[in-house]
Amino acid sequence: MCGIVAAAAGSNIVSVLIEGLKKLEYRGYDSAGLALLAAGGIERVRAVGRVAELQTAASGCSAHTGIAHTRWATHGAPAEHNAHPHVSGSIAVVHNGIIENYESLRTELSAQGYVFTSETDTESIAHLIDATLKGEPDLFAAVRSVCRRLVGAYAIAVIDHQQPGRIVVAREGSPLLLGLGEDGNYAASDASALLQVTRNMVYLENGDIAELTASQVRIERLDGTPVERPVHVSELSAAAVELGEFRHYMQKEIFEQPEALANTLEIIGGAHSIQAGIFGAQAAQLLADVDHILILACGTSSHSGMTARYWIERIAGVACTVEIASEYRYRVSVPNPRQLVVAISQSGETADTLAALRHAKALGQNKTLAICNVPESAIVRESMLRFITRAGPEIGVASTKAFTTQLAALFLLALVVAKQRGQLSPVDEAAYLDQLRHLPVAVHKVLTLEPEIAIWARRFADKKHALFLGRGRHYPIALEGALKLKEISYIHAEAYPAGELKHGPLALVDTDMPVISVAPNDELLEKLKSNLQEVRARGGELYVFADADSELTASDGVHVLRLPEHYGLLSPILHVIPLQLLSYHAALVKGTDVDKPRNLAKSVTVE
Ligand code: HGA
Repeated sequence: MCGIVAAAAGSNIVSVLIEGLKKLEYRGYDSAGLALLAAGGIERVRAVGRVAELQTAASGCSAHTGIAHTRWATHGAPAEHNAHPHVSGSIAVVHNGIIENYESLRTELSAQGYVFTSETDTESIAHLIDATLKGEPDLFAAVRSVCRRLVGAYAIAVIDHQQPGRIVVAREGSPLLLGLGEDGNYAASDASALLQVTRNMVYLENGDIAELTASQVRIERLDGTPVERPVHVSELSAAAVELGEFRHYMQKEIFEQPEALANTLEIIGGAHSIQAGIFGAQAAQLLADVDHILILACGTSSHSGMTARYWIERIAGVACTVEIASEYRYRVSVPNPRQLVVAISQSGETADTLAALRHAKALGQNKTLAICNVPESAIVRESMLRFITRAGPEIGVASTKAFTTQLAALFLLALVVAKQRGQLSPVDEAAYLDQLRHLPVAVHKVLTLEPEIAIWARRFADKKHALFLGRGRHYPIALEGALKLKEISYIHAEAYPAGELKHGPLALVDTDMPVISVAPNDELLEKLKSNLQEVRARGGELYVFADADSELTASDGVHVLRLPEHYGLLSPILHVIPLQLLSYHAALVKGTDVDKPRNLAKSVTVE
């Protein structure tokens, strides 16, 4: 995702901008640029590729005021002419987000004689500010009136060489914070970029506009009302890879899920409509004639793919197949050049998934999409489209936050494909996007169940085997629950679609076999209840994760925990969380090495 850094200070700020961009590299980007208020006007440097290349290109530059950007293309290919900052007249602007009304703005500004040199939505903002400055010469007032005309999501930073020493920033939907320093004032997409100069951070709210100079900061609402925002002293350090208050990385990462999801979903901002561009600049064109989706993945990532299959077929009406990458790569299959091949991997380096992706391409299937947590990884580099989940570093071998953020990304894919095919009504689109935005809060509520889940874990930690049951889109969640338990507690666990029980596995059920069931109030709940009766009739002890609406009650041998909300199609994202906690606490009771389970590695870069 794009990253913004801006600085107005008493000394040269070029190294602050560059170091800030380096700290934002984890967000993923394809090009970078900066604009400085230099003696003769705006000095702009842009480069496709790494920030290190921008650093080389900008060596020797010096200025006290400037803005900088890492771009992750949504509108227009990753190319120097599309890289930010965009310049118009005396101003330069950097932007994070998507301007939904950019086409009408472009038409209007072209009619006024503005010549567009990029394909970005951002360039409309630059020209609109320049046009507005002709009637309203104050930069702050001009940017405010431009913001009132923008539809969509944005964080912007603007400089004007006619008004030296000033930076105007504004946000709606995309993140932006201010850093208050000794020698100057700063703005950035996240605090990590500014820790080099200050720990005093002011988080802007949607609809805020602010002006920074080396010595002052003022914040107003877009309607002109002055506001004060509290100063937070950031405690961020190398915290992303430190345990902090947690006993294990796995526990920390389970509890980071609300934030990881919020970061991953930042791309949709406050918008009521979704753009194919979130999967890359060529997405709309490439997805246009897709007639099938093939998902390739291993382990936990294959479970996110299996869940997505239910979403993709139901919401988008496109057939979807999920294949274990290590099987696909050696199987004689029938190629389909019109199918979208989706490779899912936390690290983006999983050897089997990478090989399966290469195999798919060698068969002439070039519509490829990577869903990964590491932007610079091989799978991302070798795919035409990509969605970078923003789970942050995942240290625990048993994947948790990478899984739920993959699910969020895959749900977005289902929406985009549905929209491309005219299968998504604007009402449903807005409702799904609202549900996604609420997801971090819903996950947070589920995490409050930890103490009760820990009690359950103690009850079956001495068991040798466990069965997990689910139906429909919760069957892959049952699979993921069983995998988590195997991985870290070494209890043998299997998952079945509950309807399959009487076709074999019911023979295993006795008083020693705990049966864990994912039972939200979905369209299959009544069927699932009958399957649970079959277990109970054979003496199996049931641990049921229901939700607020499921009509299931605890009784002898039937334990029921209710998740706080029923969450419709997105319910798998909530229901995996208690299963993660269950396996974590079972492993604690057993005393296993939670973060580094025996025989397993984090990034599986060998076959
Ligand atoms: N739409 C702008 C900025 C993209 C962005 O914010 N990505 O995270 C562009 O395509 O340049």
